[in-house]
Order: sequence, then structure tokens, then C-alpha cells
Amino acid sequence: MGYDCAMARWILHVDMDAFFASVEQLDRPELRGRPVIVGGLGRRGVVSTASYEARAFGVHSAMPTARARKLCPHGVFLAPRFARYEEVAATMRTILSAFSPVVEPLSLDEAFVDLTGTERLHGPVERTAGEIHRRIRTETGVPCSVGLAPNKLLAKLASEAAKPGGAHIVHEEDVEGFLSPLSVSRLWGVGPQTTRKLAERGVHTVGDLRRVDASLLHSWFGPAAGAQLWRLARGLDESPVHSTRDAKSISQEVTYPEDLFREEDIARELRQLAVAAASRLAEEGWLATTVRIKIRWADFTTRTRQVRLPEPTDHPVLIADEAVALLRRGEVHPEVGVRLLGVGLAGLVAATFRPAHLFVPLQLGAALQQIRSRHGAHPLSLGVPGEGHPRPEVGILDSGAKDDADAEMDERGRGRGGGGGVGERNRAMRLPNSDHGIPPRQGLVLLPTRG
Ligand code: DCP
Ligand code: MG
Repeated sequence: MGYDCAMARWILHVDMDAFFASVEQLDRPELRGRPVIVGGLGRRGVVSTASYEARAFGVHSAMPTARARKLCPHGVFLAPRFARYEEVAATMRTILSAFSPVVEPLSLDEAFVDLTGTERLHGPVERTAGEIHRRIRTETGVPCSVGLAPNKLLAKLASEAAKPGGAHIVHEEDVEGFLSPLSVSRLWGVGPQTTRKLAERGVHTVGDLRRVDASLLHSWFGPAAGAQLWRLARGLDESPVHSTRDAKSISQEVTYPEDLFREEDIARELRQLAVAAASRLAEEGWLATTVRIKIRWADFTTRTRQVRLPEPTDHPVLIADEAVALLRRGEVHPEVGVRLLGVGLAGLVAATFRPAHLFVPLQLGAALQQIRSRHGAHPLSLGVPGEGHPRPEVGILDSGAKDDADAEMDERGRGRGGGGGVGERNRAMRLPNSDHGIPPRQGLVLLPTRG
């Protein structure tokens, strides 16, 4: 008996339109139809997003706010309200999970949904996509775009094609026609460098790319990247939709051979645990919105305390500061020693959602991770001068801030999606001094860990 085992997949991608700005327009009806720009408002601020009315003036994400003010002097400039955006995003996710158990939030305002096999329950997938689209718009009050296609790569491109406010379906037989006119830079993982390299060889569109021989792609980009480009050009992508329901938290715990009594020792250990947890968080591609600490005293009484952060982060110093603040918030038992300490990070959102105004300072996390991957698990500890640390022995990550983050964030903006893998990572190891709503931490030091 012959079966066709390869059931055709149907993946939906949903992305809210001008998300932060649309929420502001929802909550303040007088802003509807007006150019609204949400982002850092200080001197070094950057734009998180702009309403479509503001985009008509050339304003876009990751642009310095000062420049946006020049382009759009009559725009309404607002600081972000993350808690409110999270609320709207949660409504969106709840709607999605009513249609499929396999939902992968990709950033705060976008998600993949695997609709394969939902026909029996919900009818034809095209109709389901339309129903999801309608429900999100009416129940959140924010416009969104949806793309439906046989895989994630195509579904994401389809929702981009549907923007703003539309729905676009790519059937298997439409793939070539849909992809051909798009610029190669629209493909996952094809960053500015690959785009440039292709352009130098006369390859501009995905159609051009499809006509390049596999062996030629090999010789230009090496075997792995070459093969990946060959597949992307044909709209091939088997990556599964990862339901992230289980990835609820990341934690680090240590039981100490000898109980800790001094508050400064406890704080120091908590910092180390926080930095380790933050490093795992970054490695696994998450940002946390909740920091928890766990303390077990020698008499085995155990306490946990947690705090919700105003903004999602993987910044090791911020997380460590929160952990220590939690320690100082509660009761201390100087007479009973501490037996176990733990730091947990929860309320995880994908790091692909990294608010533009927080992006640059958070490169520290990436820098630390790079150093660790090169030199082993614990080559460094983090310190802030004035907290008992001596002169930096490795170096100071601090430069007078520069505003060249625009280009890097553009790259991030396009590279989002997590598929692909051909792109270039180009993260500088510096700690600029931009307007990220966090007190500046000049002279943050990295110290080699001894012993
Ligand atoms: N965001 C940010 N910094 C960026 C990009 C985005 O802070 N560099 C925030 C603001 C956006 C939200 O994330 O509103 C969602 O990002 P999108 O890339 O989906 O952009 P928008 O939803 O704003 O617009 P679009 O209609 O193009 O999706
Ligand atoms: Mg969006």
C-alpha cells in the first residue's frame, strides 16, 4: 500500500502593524491618523517604531530620534509603555492558541502557528487564517498582517507582503512567482555583507539567485552557506514551529559547602549566579521579564522573591542588580547561615524582540558570551567600580558613545526570524552611552576569575 507520508504543512505568520504606535493610537483615539513615533526621547534616543503615517516622512525603527524629529517635526513622540504592549501581545497569543497547540512567539508582536492538520477541527486553513486575522484585529483593537504558506520562511515573507493590514497566502505552486521579484536581502540570514557580495556578482533578486548554479554558490560562500542560499532561493525550509510552552524559566542554584553568613558574601554569590543565568538566557536566545531569587537557610526554611522588570532584558549587570535588590528587600537572619542560593529568570520573550532603545547597551551580554565561548565558562566576573573591585585587569568596555548603531539595528531588524544562518554577526564589544532609560554605567569592568 502506498502512502504519501509527507503531509503538506501550513504555517501561519502573524505580525502586528506598527505595533507600539498602533497601541498608542488605540489607547488615545486623538492620535489616530497622525504620525506617532515611539522610542527613546532623550538626546541619544532611537526610534522603536513609527506609525505608517510617520513612515511616510521617512521615519523608521532604529533611527536616532533626533533625526526623526527633523524629518517629522509635527509628529507625536512618545516613550514606550512595555507593560501595555505585553498585555496586547498576550491577547494575541491567547487567540492563536485557540486554533493550534503549536504556537511559536517570535517577538512580542509576531508569532508562527502550525495549522497543519487543523482542517478537521476548524475547516479549510485559508478560512482559519482569515478568522485569526479578524479576531486579532477586533479583540486587540490593533491591526495586523498574516501570511499563510507551506513553511516558516515563506509565511513570514507572505505576512510582510500583506502589510499593512492584509492577508497573503502562498500556495506551493505560487512559490517561484512569489519569491522571484523579491530582493535577496529579504531572505532570512542574508545580511548586508552577503547582499553586497551577491550584488557584485550581478545577483539582486531571488529570481537571479535561483539561476546561480549550486557549485558556484559553493565557491562563493563555502559549502554550508552556499547550500543554504540554494535552498532559500527555492523557498525551501523544513524548520519546525517550536512551541515554547515548556521554556518557562532558566535558573542557576548552588548549595554551599559552608553556610554563608555575611550579607556581602551572599550578595557576591547572587551576582555570580545572576551573571551565569543571564549568560544562559542569552545563549538560548531569550530576554527575561522576571527575576527571582531563592534563599535556603541552614534550618531549611526557603524563601523566594521575585520582581517584574519594566522591560525585557538579558543584561547581566541589570539582572544581578535586581537579584541583590531582592535580597536586600527581605528579612535577613544574620544568626542563621545561608545554605543555598538560586537566581531564576522567567517571563521569557524571544531575544529577537529587543527594543531598539535597549539594543546597543545590551551588546554587553553578547560580548560576554563571546568571551566565554572562546575562553571557557567562567573566565570573567563583572564588577562596577566603587563596589570593592580593583582596577580593571582585562579592560574597560566603555567608549564615548557613537551613533553608528543605526546600521547594526537595521541588520537586526531584517535578520529577525531565526531561520537561515548565512548572515554575518557583527557585534561590537563596547558599551555606548545611549539613551536606554538605564542609569549610565561608565567604567563597567570585566575581571578575570581566579581559582
Ligand atoms: N521594535 C523595536 N526596535 C526595533 C524594531 C522593533 O523596539 N528595531 C519594537 C517596536 C515595534 C515592535 O518591536 O512596534 C514590533 O517590531 P516590528 O518589526 O514588527 O515592527 P512594527 O510592528 O512596529 O511594524 P510593522 O508593521 O513593520 O511590523
Ligand atoms: Mg510588527
